[in-house]
Amino acid sequence: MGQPAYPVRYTVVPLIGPDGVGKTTLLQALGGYLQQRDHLPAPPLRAASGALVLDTRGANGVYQLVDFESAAAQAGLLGATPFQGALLVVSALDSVQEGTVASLMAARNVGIMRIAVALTKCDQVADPEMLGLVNMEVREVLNKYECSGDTAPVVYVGAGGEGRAAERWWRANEELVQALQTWIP
Ligand SMILES: Nc1nc2c(ncn2[C@@H]2O[C@H](COP(=O)(O)OP(=O)(O)O)[C@@H](O)[C@H]2O)c(=O)[nH]1
Ligand SMILES: [Mg+2]
Repeated sequence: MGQPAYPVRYTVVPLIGPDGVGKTTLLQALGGYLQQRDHLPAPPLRAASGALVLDTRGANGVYQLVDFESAAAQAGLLGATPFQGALLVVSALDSVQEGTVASLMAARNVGIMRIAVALTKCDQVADPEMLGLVNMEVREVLNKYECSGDTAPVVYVGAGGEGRAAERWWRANEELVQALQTWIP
């Protein structure tokens, strides 16, 4: 097969959002999914100076998802690096928190406009109306910071706990990969 004759396009996408919303769990679940989907010997995850990094290759090149160890590390890097987009992680149990707004503002301050959303812990929310409400709150806050809240993808994720292998949550991994590749240029 050899190397491609053209340079591979890299798009770095930080996972943003406060501690505890499920960023690391999400990336690990995605790693497990990609390992199975692409028949890899191990999940495409690696640790890199305080961050967990996942590479996934699609039609638009490689998308590199970066999960920082802490909200503090996240804030430090967000201010120093230009990113085209970000994946905002919101827990469906907590909806939009102060830390969510802080992450969003930090992203906007460095010119990030394209923000996709992963709504985690959806496996813990039995009431679909509640999920709809959280979805609305997320879109509202995106609009407030001019991040296309009406059209941004919001993917429902259930990455932890017992139901992790359930088909719905397994499919969410693919949805998320597709959402990133179409929403973040
Ligand atoms: N049930 C369930 N638990 C989750 C999910 N995502 C994260 N968690 C739990 O939430 C806690 C915080 O998750 P973590 O990934 O460490 O959050 P982070 O600080 O944003 O990286 C852990 O106890 C996870 O097991 C999810 O989708 N479903
Ligand atoms: Mg973490």
